Amino acid sequence: MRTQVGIIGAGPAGLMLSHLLHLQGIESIIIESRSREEIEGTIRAGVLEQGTVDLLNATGVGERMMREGHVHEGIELQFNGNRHRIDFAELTGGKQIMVYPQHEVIKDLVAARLKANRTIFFNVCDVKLVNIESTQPKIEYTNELGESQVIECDFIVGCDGFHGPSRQSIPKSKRVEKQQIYPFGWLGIIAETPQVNPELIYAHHERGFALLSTRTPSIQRHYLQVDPKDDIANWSDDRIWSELHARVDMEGWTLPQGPIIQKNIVSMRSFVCETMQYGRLYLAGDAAHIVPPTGAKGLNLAVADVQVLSQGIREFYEQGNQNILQKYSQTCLKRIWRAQRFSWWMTTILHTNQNHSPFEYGIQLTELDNVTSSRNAAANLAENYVGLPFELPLYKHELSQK
Ligand code: RFL
Ligand code: PHB
Repeated sequence: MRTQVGIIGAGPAGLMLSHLLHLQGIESIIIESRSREEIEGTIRAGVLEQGTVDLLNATGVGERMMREGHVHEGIELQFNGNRHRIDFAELTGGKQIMVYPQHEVIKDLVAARLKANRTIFFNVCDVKLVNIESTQPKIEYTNELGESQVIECDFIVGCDGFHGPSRQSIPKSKRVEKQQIYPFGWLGIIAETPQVNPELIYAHHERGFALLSTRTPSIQRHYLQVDPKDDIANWSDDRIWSELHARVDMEGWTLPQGPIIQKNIVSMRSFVCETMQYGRLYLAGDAAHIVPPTGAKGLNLAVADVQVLSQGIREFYEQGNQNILQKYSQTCLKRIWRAQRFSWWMTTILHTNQNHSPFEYGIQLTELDNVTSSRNAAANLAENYVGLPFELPLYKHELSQK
């Protein structure tokens, strides 16, 4: 098989890239190791930045999001038994966020791709990247029938998440990787309860952090800080609810409770691979960087990466130059490090830990007091949470779908 761009991974990065390329008349093939049902059913992110929402709308895949998603104009920070609202719209000149689940974005992008009669090969394995230093790289893999396949292309884009093979194909000596692993994990639940609050609540508590989020008026998404090595089998539904009550209930307010329909534990890390390009291989999304979920940035960063990359690839085919492509890592890393700082900061001020000294605990509370009492500090949080503007303006073909 031959195509212009071979994409590994059908997560938000890979699907959005193929969509943007398609709008610019550039061919791509996506290969994905899981099934369509699995990628469309995996519960992950919930918060979309203003720029992500704008891009989905501008490129014709935002219709269901606008109908079924929920616009939030702020968040609540809870500490010392009180809630404090951070008003994004007021602090950022009208910017907002959208709560719309990642797997719904995935469904919308898969539907757009299939409607355009473009290919996604699911259930592939044994993926190998070959000749990435040449101008004709290849992807070798085994398809779902067990047959060996080869995709010859001009570019390979590794959108295969943190554990995929793309990043590992860059020689170790050429990779600069920086990371921090946190002693915190998140136990996430999906529960059938009425909506808790019109906006998300980030709660600091001496027993640990809790986050109250939402999916629909009758389905809620909540998280509890736990030991990342803990086993979900240790957490009965009763234990989860009693821990959530202990961390978020306030005088005169009790968290609504209901059946838990899904629960799991994820660990947290910050990671940046500063080499986002090697030869004709480009990395995008979680393949190149991971943020702890406290800042709600991972999916949004993935979309921002491919927004830059799609324009670099267009410039290559239309104008025969690589000006944007040559600066791809540099352009993306500026935003990535800003998101890393914000996610690290949100994580550090909100999670508690028995190893914290009373001094560190005092500083956390003072950070929270500062951000809820100083307009400048609140504006900084708001500006980062709603997301920084894209580095490059949208190209006219991207806008033509409006
Ligand atoms: P993904 O989504 O991991 O997709 C990678 C895809 O590649 C496939 N793959 C392969 N395919 C072919 N061959 C191979 N050898 C392959 N190996 C892997 C995988 O099956 C998969 O389909 O990466 P991508 O596209 O870069 O997207 C990143 C986002 O998924 C991630 O950053 C977010 O989920 C992070 N995140 C959040 N981000 C936000 O912007 N807002 C949020 O509110 C938010 N909340 C969260 C989150 C992540 C969480 N977890 C589970 C860590 C909340 C949580 C709890
Ligand atoms: C979610 O709704 O899944 C969610 C919300 C905010 C975060 C992370 C996840 O910071």
